[in-house]
Amino acid sequence: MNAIKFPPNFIWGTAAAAPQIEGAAFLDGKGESVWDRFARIPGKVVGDANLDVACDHYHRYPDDFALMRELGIKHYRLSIAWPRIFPQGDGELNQAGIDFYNRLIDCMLAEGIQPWVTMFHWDLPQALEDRGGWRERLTPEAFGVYAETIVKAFGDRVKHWITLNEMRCFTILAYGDTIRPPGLNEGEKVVNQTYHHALLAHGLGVQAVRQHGGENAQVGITDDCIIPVPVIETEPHIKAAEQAIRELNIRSIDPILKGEYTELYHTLTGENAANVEPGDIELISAPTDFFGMNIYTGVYVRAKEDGSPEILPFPSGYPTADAPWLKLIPQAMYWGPKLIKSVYDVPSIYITESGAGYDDVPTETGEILDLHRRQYVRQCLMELHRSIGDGSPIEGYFLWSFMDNFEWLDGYTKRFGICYTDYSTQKRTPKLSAHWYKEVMQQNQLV
Ligand code: PNW
Repeated sequence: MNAIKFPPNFIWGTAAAAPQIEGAAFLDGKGESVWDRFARIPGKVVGDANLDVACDHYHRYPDDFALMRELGIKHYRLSIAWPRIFPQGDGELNQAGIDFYNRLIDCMLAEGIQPWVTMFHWDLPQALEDRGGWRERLTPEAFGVYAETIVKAFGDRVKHWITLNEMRCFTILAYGDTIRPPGLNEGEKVVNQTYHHALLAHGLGVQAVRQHGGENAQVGITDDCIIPVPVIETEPHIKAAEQAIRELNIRSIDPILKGEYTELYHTLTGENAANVEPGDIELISAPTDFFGMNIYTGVYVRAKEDGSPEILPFPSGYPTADAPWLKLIPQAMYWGPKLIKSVYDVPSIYITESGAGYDDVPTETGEILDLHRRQYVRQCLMELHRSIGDGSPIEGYFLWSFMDNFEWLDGYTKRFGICYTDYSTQKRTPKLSAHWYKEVMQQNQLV
């Protein structure tokens, strides 16, 4: 049998985020986040679900880490809740928040699990939103202080840092579209400014790690680039995809990886370009150690007659997970890293999220036979392997998610976990995919 082996030292892990699993939304001094507020507006979240209890990971983390160890999970991407550390976003520190993450990190390490910490996974302190949120420069400035605080507090044990998760989801989808908090519909200029402030926050996060993280600390950002997949893998369509990946993601990644707001950026944004202050670009484009990619899906692209890209609409009936946005396109796992490497020449890439959401239902005997999830993740890993073979510098893969959790607008109705969460008892049950993934991690090859 021709084994599909991954490189030695390849990092295998799972991921989750504080607001989606912790609960204890108002406990021990934690401040309100924009999601705590937004979820309370009737009709915003499916079932009017909120984040108050979620998976109660705040109290159950010792059992969760013990289960991770049993499943052979040695790397775990978590996030820290900014409003637990600074309830108002800036100003007074909440020592109980620091104490909580100290206990949590110590517990992980005792179970042999390495922490990969995201500084910000969308839970902006509501108090900062009330002062303008990402529209205002005070938010990245407050983030800088928060980043410095957590790196100083946990940097003796945390060696891998991710500044921000998915800028698009708290900039354009939050200020330019009404679907995510704060749910505003601002113009292009304001949206570009929120991107710029997010980029600035990233830069300040990198600076915090460089200054206080110790010598072997690593830092990068996690982005959810829109990934164009050439519909025919031939030269003209691949060229079109290279052009498309820049155009589709220019507001978020061009400044970081090219170190400038390029002419192309200005062509696309014109008079709506963000206001930039002297020194910003240097901060934003400071070298990072890796580029994190969350890859669930993509779009198909082909070359027009003149070579430029055409994004193709999906026909009805195109296969999806139980979340309609999640079109099943395993080739995105090949082309995403490959195009980022060829366009931006990044030295190191981690897949910081990948997975699929389904309405899992236990069988009569209580098993969760998530053959759909296992199948999709396996296909994605085949493509990831093909990408590594073709020179993409991919060093690790984090499956989203360790357990079913608060899936944002979908509340608790969409399940992404490899462990099933019974929300009435808080019991976790490893699904079939968890047993399968355990073998993959252990053998460092596809099984
Ligand atoms: C990611 N899209 O979000 C987030 O980082 C996670 O917190 C989330 O639970 C997970 O994916 C599953 O949804 C995304 O519409 C949400 O393309 C939506 C999209 C992409 C990423």
